[in-house]
Parts: sequence; structure tokens; C-alpha cells
Amino acid sequence: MNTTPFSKKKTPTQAKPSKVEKAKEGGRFLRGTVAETLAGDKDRFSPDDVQLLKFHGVYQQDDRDLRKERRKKGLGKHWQFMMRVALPAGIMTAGQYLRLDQVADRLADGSLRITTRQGIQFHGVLKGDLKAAVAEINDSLMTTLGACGDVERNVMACPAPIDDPAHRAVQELAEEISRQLRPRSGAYHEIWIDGEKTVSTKPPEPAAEEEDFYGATYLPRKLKTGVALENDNCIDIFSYDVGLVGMLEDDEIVGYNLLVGGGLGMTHNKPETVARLAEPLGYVEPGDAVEAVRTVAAIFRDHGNRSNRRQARLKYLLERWGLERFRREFERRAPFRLQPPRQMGRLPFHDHLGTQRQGDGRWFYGLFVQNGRITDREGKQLRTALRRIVQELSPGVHATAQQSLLLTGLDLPSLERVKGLLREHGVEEAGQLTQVRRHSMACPALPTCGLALGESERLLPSVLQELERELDELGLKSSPLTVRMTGCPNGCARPYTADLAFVARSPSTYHVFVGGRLEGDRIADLFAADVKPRDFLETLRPLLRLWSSQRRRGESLGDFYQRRLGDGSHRRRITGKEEPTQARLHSLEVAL
Ligand code: SRM
Ligand code: SF4
Repeated sequence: MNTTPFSKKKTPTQAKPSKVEKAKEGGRFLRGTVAETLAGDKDRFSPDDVQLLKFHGVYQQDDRDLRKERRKKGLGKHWQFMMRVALPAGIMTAGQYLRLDQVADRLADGSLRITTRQGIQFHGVLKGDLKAAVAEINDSLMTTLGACGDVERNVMACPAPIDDPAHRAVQELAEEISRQLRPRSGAYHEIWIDGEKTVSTKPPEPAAEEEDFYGATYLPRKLKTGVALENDNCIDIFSYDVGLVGMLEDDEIVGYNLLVGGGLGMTHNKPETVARLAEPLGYVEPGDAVEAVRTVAAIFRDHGNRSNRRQARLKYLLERWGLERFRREFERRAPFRLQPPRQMGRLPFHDHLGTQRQGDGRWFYGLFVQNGRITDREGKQLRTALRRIVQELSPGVHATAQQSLLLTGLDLPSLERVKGLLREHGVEEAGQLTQVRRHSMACPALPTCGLALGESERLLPSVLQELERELDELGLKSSPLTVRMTGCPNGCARPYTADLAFVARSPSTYHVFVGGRLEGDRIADLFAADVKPRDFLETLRPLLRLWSSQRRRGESLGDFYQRRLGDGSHRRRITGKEEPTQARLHSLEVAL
């Protein structure tokens, strides 16, 4: 029986709905009073509208750097907005990139930021410019609809323009899932584009009621989906609520392993919150992949926790039910047969940076963008370089899941021109990067993120510099190492799957995690608690020294840590309250 469409009779089992549930319920399919406030002269939206705005891809924020000063002057917060563009598989045309580049200048803070989920964000948008910015994005056949909010989020897939059926298939599937599970409410067009519908949000068919799948209260929380390949997991597939892994025979996808229940957000000191990797539920034929995601979304819609948002993500339903009960419910609803999952080996990771062949006689160039921030700085004019490259050569512009960009469809002279323009503007080539920088990521945190406990994007570059020096001295310069930093435990830069991660606990202290790896298939341990940034290196030095002297050929920090210090388990779950493992290091040092 397919129980996928939203049924009014179905009442979720929870007690008192959360405030956000009430805001959705009273929001008239995402309308609220957003249009009225936009037209008025208030500088911010009501609390309920703030929740609804997220579904439109818009976050109300304030500049946290200015808070103190404004308070002293008796002024309120400096309200501004973040806007997120959803790009399935991260793919943009040259023309679309150039339009976003213009939005950054005219309507935002002059920067674009590639997100860890292959989207693009703008910061510092003022209320008076919001409508023009959203309309401009839609006019370029992109959308902010569903980039945030309790719906299926931007669907990720390998963005490499490799000319084989498998890469094309995962990119097309990401686009199709996005299209099928995008909210259908007319609110978006009414509010932002004065009722005009553009191609970017083309609804597949007219909806019987405004949201025939989601209903008035949408999902209990966000739902994140990715599509990977068994030979290319550049998108960190185990971190998401839903994962599809394309299984290959003769380079063609013969079906997908369906994974469920991943998610990384935790709360410090709350053992009931968990970071958790997705686990295989079954195997589906290619033609059933979209329906498989819709079926998971429908189970989540009907059974997810709607009273406690901290326990609302799909992973908590998996924790509550266990995989077997979830599978039974899936089989009861799915209009196709769920097969047992196929055996998967260690999924390889590629960052796709530097010069790469597409396989059709052309090339693409993977450009590292530190923390995803495309901006001009003294001595490094990244934004200008990119604009000139895109204007002159019209490459495809694809965002990676590591906050970087691929410039695609280049012939050899164009490839050389790309490198020349990058050099001219002080932008380093991928080959010049240290391994630790190349694999680093940070979330935005301060000053824009309202949830940040400490710095991240602004702190990571100096931490990397220190690490680079130390690793160089220890002869570890060429060992791949993922280092990630976040301003709070929500995990936006996927810290818990990295070899090494710093997660803010307070404005001046961080938890240090060790033990994940590039392939993202293992959760790190809490290594040291409440460390000040100036003590990061001192805390890590003994471990780095041991890694340097004891590592096996090609052994990453995470693998070394797990072999010598971890408990030997391939950990797939960690809670918000753990005991640090640093003390184990002493016994190991003594034993050596
Ligand atoms: Fe995130 C909330 C930024 C990827 C887990 N995330 C936020 C907000 C919107 C803060 C807020 O709610 O007020 C941040 C906006 C900051 C700003 O100023 O821009 C924010 N998240 C980001 C981005 C931009 C980080 C980046 O460096 O690129 C990423 C946007 C991706 C996109 O295009 O959609 C981003 N966020 C992630 C990821 C990583 C991933 O999905 O690959 C995670 C961990 C995976 C997961 O979802 O479990 C993540 N963000 C969260 C959470 C914790 C959610 C949870 O249920 O545990 C929050 C807080 C929340 O939702 O309540 C959050
Ligand atoms: Fe904000 Fe925390 Fe996400 Fe960083 S990890 S962007 S501080 S919510």
C-alpha cells in the first residue's frame, strides 16, 4: 500500500506541538504575514514569520560584531538577512554564476559563500533588498525555495562533469528528487515574484491541494538527501538523513543502496543528542530511487517528533524504532520491492581539485575556495579572478561538498587561461596547497550565525598556519588530513567525520575531536575538552609526534588514532556528552 500522499486523518503521536509546528500550522502554507512585513517599514519579521521565511531560503540574522557597540549607544540589533540558493548537485551555468556575483555586490555584503551542501549563500542582505534579490535569483532560473526549512533540502551529488553514464545519472537524480520534493505552495511566487511562475521551480503537475505531499505542517524537521557513487563519495554520503549510493556494473549504475538515519547536530552536555552515520536499509532499482526517498520522507512526516525539535530529525526515529521496524514500515508503504542492501567496500573520496579530464576530450579545473568564501582580499582577488574567467570562457560552475568550485567544459587553451588568470589575481593552484589546507572546512559562525558560541571561519586560517608549520617539521606535510571547525556543536562543516576537528564550546574554548577520515565513514572521538585556541597545538603535539613516528605507510591521522588509541570499533555514533580520550595517550607514550 502506498501511503505516501499526505492524509489529513493521520495524526502524529506526539503530545504538545512545538512553537515551530504552530507557526507552520497557522502560516497558511508559508504565507504568514511575510508579504505585509516586506511591504511595510519594520526592519524585521515576527517570530512566526521568521520560521516561515526559512522555507523561502531566507534567515533573519543580526550582525553580532555590532551588538555591544549598538547596545552602548542604546540601539537595537542590526538586522540583516542570509539567503541560501539551492543548487541540486551544485550545478550552475556561467550565466547563472555571473548573476549571483552581481547579487553579491548590489544586494548583499559583496561576498558569495559556497556551502558544505553545494549551495550558495549571501550574507548581510537588508530587508529592503530581499525581494529584489530573491526575484533576481529566480529570474536566473535558480531558487531559494526549500533551501532551508522543514522540507527536503538541496539534494547533493558528485558535481564532477565526468562524461560517463554514472556521473550523469547521479546529477540527474539529484535534480529530479529536488523537483519532486520541493514545496508546492503558491506563497513563494506570490510573495517574491508577484505571482509569476518561472522555470526554476517548475511544479511537476498541478497540486490537488497546495501541499498534497507535505500538508500544512510540512516535515517535523529538515530532511537531507545525497546521491553518491560506490567509486566516488565526494559528498560525505553517511552524514545525511537519506543516502543513495549508486552501485556499478561496467561503469553503469544498476541500482542504489538506500541509507537512512545520518545526521551530525548535537548539543553540548546532552547525552540524548547524537551525531550518527546513516546505515543501509536496502537496495532499490534506479527507476524506484525517487519514490524511495519520497517513502522515507513520508514515514518521517507521519512519525517524526513534532513536540521536541531537538529530537525531531529522522535519526531519532531510527534510534527509537531501530532499523528493522523502520524497514517494515518502508516495505508496507513502498510501491516496489525493497531488496537487501548490496555489499559496499570503503567508498573512495575525491576532492576533484586541480586539472582533471572530463573524458570527452575536454578538461575541468577544481579551484580550492577557503571556507567557501568568494571575496576579494588584498593580494588575492578571488572573486574578480572568477568573474573574469567566467565572463571570458563561459565554463560550467559546479559547487563541491567541500566548499570549492569546479570550472568545467574547458579546452586546453582555456585551461591554461584559467590558470593564468588565477595567477594574475594571486590565487594559488591546487597543487600549491598543503594537504591540511586542501582538506579543511569551517562554518560561517560569527558574526552572522545566531547559534555560534565561538569563531570558526575567521579563526581556522590562523590555526591552519600553525598546523602547517608543525606538520612540516614532523615530516607530515604530504599526508592527507581533514581538519574542520565549527562555531557550535550543530556540525555544519561536518566536524565529526574529520580526522581532526575543533568545535566551539564557548567564545574562548573548543572541544577537539580526532578519529574520523576523509571517506566520512567513521565518527571521531572527543579527544580533548575545553581547549583554548592558543593551546590547540600543545594539546595535539604528542599525538602528531606519535603519528609521525609510528604511522604505517599512507596511514591518516584518523586511522592511526583508531589503531593505537581508539577502542578499535568503527564508531558510527557519538553523543553530546562523552569522556575525552586524551588520557589514553599518556599510557601509550609510557608504553612506547
Ligand atoms: Fe547548518 C543551522 C549554516 C550545513 C547542521 N546552519 C544552521 C544556520 C542556518 C544557523 C541557524 O539555524 O540560525 C547556519 C547559518 C549560518 C550563517 O550565518 O550562514 C548554518 N549549515 C550552514 C552552512 C552554510 C555551513 C557552511 O559552512 O557551508 C551549510 C549550509 C548547507 C546548505 O547549503 O544547505 C550547513 N548544517 C550543515 C550540515 C552539514 C551537511 O548537511 O552536510 C549540518 C550537519 C548535518 C546535519 O544536518 O545533521 C548542519 N545547521 C545544522 C544544525 C543542526 C541540525 C540538527 O538537527 O541537529 C543547525 C541548527 C538547527 O537546525 O536547529 C544548523
Ligand atoms: Fe552556526 Fe553552529 Fe552551524 Fe557554525 S555549526 S554555522 S556556528 S549553527
